[in-house]
This record gives sequence, C-alpha cells and structure tokens, in this order.
Amino acid sequence: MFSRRKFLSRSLLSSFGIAVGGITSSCANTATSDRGGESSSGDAGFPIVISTWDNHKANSAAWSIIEKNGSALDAVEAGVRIPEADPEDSSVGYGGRPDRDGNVTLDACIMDSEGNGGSVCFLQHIKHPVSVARKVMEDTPHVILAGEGALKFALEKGFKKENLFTESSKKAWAKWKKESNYKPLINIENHDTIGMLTIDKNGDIAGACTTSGVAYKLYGRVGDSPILGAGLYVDNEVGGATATGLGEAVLKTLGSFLVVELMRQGRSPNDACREAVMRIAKKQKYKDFQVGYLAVNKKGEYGAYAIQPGFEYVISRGTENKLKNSGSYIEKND
Ligand code: SD4
Repeated sequence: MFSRRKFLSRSLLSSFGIAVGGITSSCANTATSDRGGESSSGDAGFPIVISTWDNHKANSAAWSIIEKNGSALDAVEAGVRIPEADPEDSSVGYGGRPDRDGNVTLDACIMDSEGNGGSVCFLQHIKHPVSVARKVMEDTPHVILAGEGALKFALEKGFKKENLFTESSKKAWAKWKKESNYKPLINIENHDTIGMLTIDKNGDIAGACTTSGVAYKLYGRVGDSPILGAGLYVDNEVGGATATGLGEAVLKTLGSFLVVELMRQGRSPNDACREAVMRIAKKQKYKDFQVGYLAVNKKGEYGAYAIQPGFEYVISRGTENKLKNSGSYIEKND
C-alpha cells in the first residue's frame, strides 16, 4: 500500500512549495506511475476499473472478472474485498484501526447499474462489509443496516464472526492512547479507504466504497463511505463518483452525488471533482484535512481532484495498472 507517512510528508512539503516529485510508491514495481501533472483526466474507453489510492491488487481482482465478461457489480465487489481482507491495510476491514475504545467498526456500500444500493455502517466483527452491503441491496427492501442489526443480518446470511483487531493495530492503538490526542479534523495520514468504480464490457457501471473510517473516532461514528451520494454514487446513465478523506466534509456537501450531477450537466469527470472540492473549500477549514474525489463517466473518461496534494488513484483497462496523481486545490492556490 501507499505509505501514509509519505503522503503526510509529501503533503506538508508540497504545501511549503518544496518539490517532491522523486518520492515513489512502494508499489511502483507493479503499477506504472504517472506523476508530475497538476491535474489529471483520462481518455475515453471501457471496460475500466478505477480505485482510490494504490489499490492495484484490488483492481487486478476486479479486472479478472471483467475480462471474463463478468458484470461491473461482481467485479467491484471482488475488487474491494482484497483490501478488506488485508491486515496490512489499516483503513479497511481486517486490520482497520479501531475507534478510541478499541472497537473496529466498519462502513461500506455498493451500487449497481440499475440504481440499486446497499449499505452497512457501524458493523463489527465481519471481514467483508461490502458483501453484507450487497446482501442488504439484493435480499432486503432496505438500503442501510447499522450496528447490531447489520451484524445480526450478516450472521443470518452465513457470514462468520471474526476478530478484526490485529496485533499491529493493537500496538498502534496502545501508542495512540498514551496521548489520546484526537483531533476532530483528521490527520491526513488516516487514509487508504477504497472507493472503486467499474464499467464492464456492456458499458454498465457499478461502484463500492469500504472503510474502517477515521482512526480513533468516537464510538458510534459513521462517515461518508456507507452513505449513497456521499462516499459513493452511481447513475448508469451518467457515471459514478467516490470519495476518500474526511467523511464529515464529504457528508456536508454530498460530494459524490454532486460530482455525478455535474457530469450530467456536461462537466468532465476531472472538472466535476474539482468543483466538488471547491464547494468544501468555500465553506470549511479545508487546510487541516484531505478529501479526494474520483469519477468516471459513461464513456469511460475518468478524473480526480483533491484538497491536498498526494491523492493517488489507480486505473486499469487491461492487466496493467496505472497509478496516477490527482490535481489538488492547495497546490494551486496556496
Ligand atoms: C471516513 N472517508 O470514514 C472515510 C475515511 C477515508 O481514507 O476515506 N479514509 O471518513
């Protein structure tokens, strides 16, 4: 995974105007890096898989379904299950950082190309919240299940109750507890949430977003990631968008819905993401936190934009994954 420490230092250095183009991701061997551009936008074409951060293994899993004529929905679920099961990914699923009291609580949602959505929030003990979210979408008349109810539903559906709190996560929590210095505006290190958008060979779009949320949050806190329109939105007539970063900022602007609506009005994915970032910057104290948006339209054009420099995403239109750097508001204006 892309190192959050590098992300932090790069963000800080960049905001002081120091060139940092030489920093490379630890995954550079497996993903082609494309850095240096201030803004990013992608040419048209599908099928396509696109994810926040350097989630190249997730993209490969999604791609292997799409290339066999699988659906965008199956691909997106299989893709995001990779970081959910990865104990090294401290922002998603198993190994995700806990809240202040040591509870790992997960948020996830999924949307298909028919306009359906399913979501779970504040879910504990289940390694694959995205698959529970899909069951909510397909097997219930509801959209969101939360907490105990979501867990009960998952167990009824045959999911296994597991301990998601890894030894390394416990160590990090113990260290954090010494000072218990929680800033409500999250530290920009706390990112790696996966938001993924896929377009299959038929041109149908699906999306998923899954996270353990911000580290050391209050017990019961739910972020943007499981909320349709905030952490994720898909409209098969237009495109899809997903968000990463401080969920509170995304929730207050319903960012992913906004990005899709802007694309409906003719904006490119890149422009739509930039506008959604500007909405946050206009009213919120944006200098202290990160939000990144990623979008794809019906033609398979993609784009991304963030508040802080350092937001990367990975795009696949074949077995090769390409790592890209989004443009950012702070780089341009501060
Ligand atoms: C949240 N948006 O819970 C998530 C956190 C995140 O990368 O994206 N981290 O607020």
